[in-house]
Amino acid sequence: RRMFTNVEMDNSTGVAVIKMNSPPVNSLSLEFLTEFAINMEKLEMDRGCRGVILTSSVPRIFSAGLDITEMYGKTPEHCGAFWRAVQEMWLKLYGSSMITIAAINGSSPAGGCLMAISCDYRIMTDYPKYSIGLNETKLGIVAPFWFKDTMINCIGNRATEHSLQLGLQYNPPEALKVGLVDQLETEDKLMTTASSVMSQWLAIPDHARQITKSMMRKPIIDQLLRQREADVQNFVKFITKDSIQKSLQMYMEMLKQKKG
Ligand code: CO8
Repeated sequence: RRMFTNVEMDNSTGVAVIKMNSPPVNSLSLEFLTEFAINMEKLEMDRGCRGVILTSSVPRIFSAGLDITEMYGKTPEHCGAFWRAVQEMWLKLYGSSMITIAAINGSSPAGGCLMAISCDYRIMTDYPKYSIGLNETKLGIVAPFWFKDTMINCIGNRATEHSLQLGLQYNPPEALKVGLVDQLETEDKLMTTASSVMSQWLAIPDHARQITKSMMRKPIIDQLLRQREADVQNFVKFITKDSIQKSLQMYMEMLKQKKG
């Protein structure tokens, strides 16, 4: 069976590193998301694991976001199963009681950005060509309320409104300025900086930090849990529309042409 992520647990520090490893772009397929959620669940159950650093082993790319081919030309049943896996990934990551740090070593559009902003802290490689943001409107699709609320909790209401309507992608200095990332670092020092930030967070008693984290995040999580199936149905109804399928097709063609 193919592995999409690589998990390395350091028992001396209680910190796991999850490296996304699904070339060419770490797109989040149904299988990728399922494996990711299982990994998070295992780490959550492991009492020795207190923190997770999320990064990529694909050069220049953190994650290209949701795998567009999972939403194009698929049956409503498939789209529904896919969306449940997207929800599960977010519930596990945003709701994690562990310390989560994103070491963003490449571009991180849409679902990739969601993963990053679901962590507790973000450090991004200061390379001008990398970008991060929720660009859904550019594909003619709409980020659901829990993507929006995750972003609001990170950068505030006004910046989110601006960012989401225009589908903005920020380069590292812009991302730092708007608060989408907390810190920039050179490529070679990214992981050591992530580890030293992790040490600062590990110095706080877990129970106090966990209750505080939950207090901040529980309202949005509960909102999705209350209407999880309706959120799936909304997605399926939206994504299977002819006009939306057409937008996705055009976007995929644009991605391919840009290469040639
Ligand atoms: N899904 C599937 N395939 C992808 C994706 C993706 N998200 N991104 C790239 N690919 C494919 C490309 O088509 C290309 O395929 P091929 O080799 O067959 O032509 C291959 O991966 C490599 O891509 P690039 O040549 O573009 O690689 P670059 O290194 O030049 O660029 C980028 C990498 C920056 C990641 C670029 O590929 C990119 O911008 N990708 C699109 C990212 C994007 O817009 N993702 C949005 C996905 S939607 C989402 O995550 C949230 C949806 C919320 C749901 C809304 C409810 C309705």
